[in-house]
Amino acid sequence: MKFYHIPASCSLAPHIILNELNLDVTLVSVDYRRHVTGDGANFHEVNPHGYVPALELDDGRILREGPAILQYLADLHPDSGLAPANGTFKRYRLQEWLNFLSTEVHKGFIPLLYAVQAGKYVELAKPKLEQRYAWIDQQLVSRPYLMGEAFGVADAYLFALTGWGQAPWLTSYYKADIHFDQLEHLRDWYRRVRTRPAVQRALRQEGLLQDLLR
Ligand SMILES: N[C@@H](CCC(=O)N[C@@H](CS)C(=O)NCC(=O)O)C(=O)O
Repeated sequence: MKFYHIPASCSLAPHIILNELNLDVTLVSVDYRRHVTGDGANFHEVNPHGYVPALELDDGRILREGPAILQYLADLHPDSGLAPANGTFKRYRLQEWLNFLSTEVHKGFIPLLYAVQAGKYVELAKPKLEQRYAWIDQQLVSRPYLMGEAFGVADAYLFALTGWGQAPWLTSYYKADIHFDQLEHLRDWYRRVRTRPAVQRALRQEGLLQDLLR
């Protein structure tokens, strides 16, 4: 398999899951601005939309969209517990999380990441994202991970996105002007996830480990 990614982007989530599963994969880094891969190919031929993540299977098929890739990888090894079994109610709960993270959190960050271009829209977008994170913090009061007792693909997704915000305990990858300092359950969850060997390996592979020990 080949995995196309941009360091510190949302593709960190499936990257973590690839590591959790110890899958044999070739990592291909994509130049964010030029849409050219590390091996010189035009990334638009892999994904006409131009965005990561993309997973190329050994038979040449290409799977796009983070939530689909996360579930595909988890289902390669159902015993990993990274996603509940298909057809169960818990699987719909996972899809609820993935959709929430994708539409409310991931895309909620965009105006903050492009604040200059977004202008006054940031004033509308930022409180919504803050509210989403406050809610996530409350979900983590009674359980160590988003889906319950075990780490799973939704945690990997939230971990990748949270690195775009700011807090003293956070390994921040970008400088979105949103601060999570007061969210103590999010903080404890973040520390738990960050210490996982698969997460550390992904951070190291993406060149993001410098301040891991804070
Ligand atoms: N709907 C896509 C969105 C992925 C996405 O936003 N990827 C960003 C990085 S987080 C990207 O590659 N941006 C580069 C571009 O759009 O050219 C998914 O969920 O996988």
